[in-house]
Amino acid sequence: MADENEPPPESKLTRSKQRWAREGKFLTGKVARPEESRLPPGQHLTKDWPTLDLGLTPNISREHWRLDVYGAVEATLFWDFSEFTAQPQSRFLSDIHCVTTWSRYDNQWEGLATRDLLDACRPREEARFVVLHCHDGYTTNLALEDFAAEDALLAHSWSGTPLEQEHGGPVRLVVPHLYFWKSAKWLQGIEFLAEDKPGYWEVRGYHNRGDPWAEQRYSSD
Ligand SMILES: Nc1nc2c(c(=O)[nH]1)N[C@H]1C(S)=C(S)[C@@H](COP(=O)(O)O)O[C@H]1N2
Ligand SMILES: [Mo]
Repeated sequence: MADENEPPPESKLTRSKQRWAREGKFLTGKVARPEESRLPPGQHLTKDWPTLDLGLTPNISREHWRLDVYGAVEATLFWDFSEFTAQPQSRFLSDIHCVTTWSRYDNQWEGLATRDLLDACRPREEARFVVLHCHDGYTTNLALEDFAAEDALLAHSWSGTPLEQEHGGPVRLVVPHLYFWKSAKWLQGIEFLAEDKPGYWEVRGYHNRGDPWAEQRYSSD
């Protein structure tokens, strides 16, 4: 007879849960915030959605768009839009915080969670940083942990409609827990690196990480 105190044999789900616990899956790293402190310091709320970029608006159709994932990964990827949308789909609701002091609440995004992308490309042991490459020549860098945040995704839709060209369509990155300059529009390539490589704004005086709650706006902050 089975000993009542003996734990049942580990199911596959239990093992997955243990792995997620080790990796901190589903942990937001965020402390629940009361409504009055939902706005990071120095930010003001806006209802509309400003457009900010280098002034070029690359015109790439879904048909011509490709995503190139390369560098320190076990599996390099080169997806067209239909291969991209054949991946697991996630819907996340999140707030935008732009370094120019506007914030916008409750943006509904749909696309591929960065965690699911990581499952597909499998970063090598040495990979610790990610650089996003965009069709307008823009780049931005992230630590792998920031890229892998549980609410970060490669978004193709906003509020249930295809992401507009001016906001980075066909596909942009969204990393809600950092200032919005990290959320690369018109995404073209994702490069995994062992060493950090500051991007467009990061070499022009912006903070390397950009945490709005710590007001990491400029490299002097
Ligand atoms: N490719 C690309 N992505 C970019 C930028 C850019 O100039 N080019 N600007 C960044 C900045 S500074 C901000 S605040 C947000 C603005 O996104 P939005 O125009 O959708 O509001 O995009 C970020 N991603
Ligand atoms: Mo910005």
